[in-house]
Amino acid sequence: MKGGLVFPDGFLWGCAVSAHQVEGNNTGNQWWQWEQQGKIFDGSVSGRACDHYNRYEEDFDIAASLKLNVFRTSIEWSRIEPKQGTINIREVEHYRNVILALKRRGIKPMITLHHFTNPVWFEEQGGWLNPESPEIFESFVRKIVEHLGDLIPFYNTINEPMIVATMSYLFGIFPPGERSLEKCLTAARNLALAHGRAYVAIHETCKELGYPKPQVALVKQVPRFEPRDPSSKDDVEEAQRRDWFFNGCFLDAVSTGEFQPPLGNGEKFDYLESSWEFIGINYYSRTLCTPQGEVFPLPFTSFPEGAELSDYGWEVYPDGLREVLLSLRKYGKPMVVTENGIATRNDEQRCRYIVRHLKAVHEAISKGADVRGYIYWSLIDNFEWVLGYQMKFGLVEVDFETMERKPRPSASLYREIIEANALLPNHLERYS
Ligand code: GCO
Repeated sequence: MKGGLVFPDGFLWGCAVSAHQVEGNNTGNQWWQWEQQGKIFDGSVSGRACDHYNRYEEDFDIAASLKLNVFRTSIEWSRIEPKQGTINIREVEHYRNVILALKRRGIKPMITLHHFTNPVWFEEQGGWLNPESPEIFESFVRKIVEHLGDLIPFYNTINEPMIVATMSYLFGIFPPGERSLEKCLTAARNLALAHGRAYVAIHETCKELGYPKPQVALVKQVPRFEPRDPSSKDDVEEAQRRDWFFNGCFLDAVSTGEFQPPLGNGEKFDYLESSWEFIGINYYSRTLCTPQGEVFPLPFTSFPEGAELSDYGWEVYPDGLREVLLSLRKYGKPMVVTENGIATRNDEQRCRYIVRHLKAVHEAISKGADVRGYIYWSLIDNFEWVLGYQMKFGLVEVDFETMERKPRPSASLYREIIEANALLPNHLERYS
């Protein structure tokens, strides 16, 4: 097609949500408790969220109208296992119906097994600081695969383990709100081991029960770290230091099975080695780095003067997605962009964001990155963790009083791109 950018045949086009952010009334996890303590910046609580628990058929009709061929969502651990070792069969059936509702519409389910939330009983045992946490998570994963593994082609074991470890234990913004580098690293190690055990459990259980062989990924948020001054040795080293801490040491561990400093001192876990069929990459923005003394500042907090920002205050930086995808080729695995999106009340800005980031994906593919899909965060406006309901990520607007869904113009743009499996010349002219 003249002037357009065509994506590979069979490219996955999707949207993502997570249980706690959209379902409503997830009262059995540590986030629900955290919210009751007034920790959410806009004073809100997840409450009914988008009532997706009851409205998922309506949401999947919208997903089908956008021609999505994959939908990423999570199973809420605290619903399935309200008490340790007790499985709530009614909730298992609920998620079976959710997954079947996607498949009936020709949409492949990509199921995340852990998306930030822990059952209260797990948190009370120390959460991800508990040395037993990997085995406890593995036991939950085995139950899910036993009951639902016949239906799931794509698994994401854990969503953004380094965000969980840093936000919960280093920056203290997520529950339990601790601020300790040592605890952050302990949690990161246990999350890596939990991922590895989940990977083995999924494949073992599917094989035992004769289920189709699924594809399993870790989902890693990969902030792009760049030197504020590329000619400054200190800035270049600071960017490398942060990239290794946030990204490299964890991804290398999943590739080699070994914990290198600061995660560990060369300890090897065979079940962790190459524990992925593909890599899920969540990309939002970059951070410009210069030594600042403290251990690590929050990602996305420094950008060039005058940069275009989202409502979240994150720089819009599509080139970073291309560079991240190219830098992860070294792991030799297919990649899926499992989250990319913008919090904005200006839907024209969302359209520009989508086209510019898809252009960056296409550039990465043209340079040899094996990217198999793009999943937009998010289908619908939802509960944005500590930011509450102020951040509008949805292709579809939600009126949180009436729960009415209203697709934005960006939803039509995304459908056009999916139907063409390409960025069309008019998209590029108008938005890139
Ligand atoms: C994350 C989570 C999502 C967020 C989204 C916007 O990456 O933090 O996966 O739950 O809502 O990324 O911040």
